[in-house]
Amino acid sequence: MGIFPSDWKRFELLPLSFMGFLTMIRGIMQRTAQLERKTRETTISGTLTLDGRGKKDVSTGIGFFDHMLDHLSKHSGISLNLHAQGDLEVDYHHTVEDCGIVLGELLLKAIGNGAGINRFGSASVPMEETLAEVSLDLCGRGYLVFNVPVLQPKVGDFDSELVREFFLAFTRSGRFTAHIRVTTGKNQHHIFEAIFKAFARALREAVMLTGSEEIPSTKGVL
Ligand SMILES: [Mn+2]
Repeated sequence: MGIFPSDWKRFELLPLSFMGFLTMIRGIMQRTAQLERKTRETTISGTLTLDGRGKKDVSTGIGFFDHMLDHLSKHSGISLNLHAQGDLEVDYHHTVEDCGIVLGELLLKAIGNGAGINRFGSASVPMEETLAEVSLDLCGRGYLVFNVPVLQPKVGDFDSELVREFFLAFTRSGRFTAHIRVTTGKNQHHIFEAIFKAFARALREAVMLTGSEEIPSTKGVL
């Protein structure tokens, strides 16, 4: 028996830097945002949490859109609570677009100043005959490149053109760049589902904490 206690090895855990400690605390703390948005066209309430659990409670009144948002939450690990009541008697445009706006604002709020995030994310996701590729940059500027075939005007009762409208609203209000493309695909449901899954995987990577406390930009601001 020497001068050190037999469980000396435990003390190896101690030399944790102060910054490392802050990063650990930040990882434990929830990065979350809550929002209510009401216009003459829609009433939307949402909570978004970047906790890696992907728990969801989504109801927009549009079946196919709910299905897509379920994929977004599940495969990004982002917990999402989103309830929308929109003027669906007009069409689905306002509700889909406004959900995009709300999601963007929630994401922006949850990320905060972006310190410690990975910032970039990309994913390639197949779904049978379809291959979707998404690259993201959470850079503070909204920009969308959308190269996705629309082979059918509708999926169920959902207008296919609204998928682009959704991502346009999302990127603008969330102030991030998204390149979304489908290189091969035949089935419209597969095409949209694959891009939502790829988007989710790319987003998971982009919001991930790297362990750094720095804002990932040479400008020092996102
Ligand atoms: Mn499906």
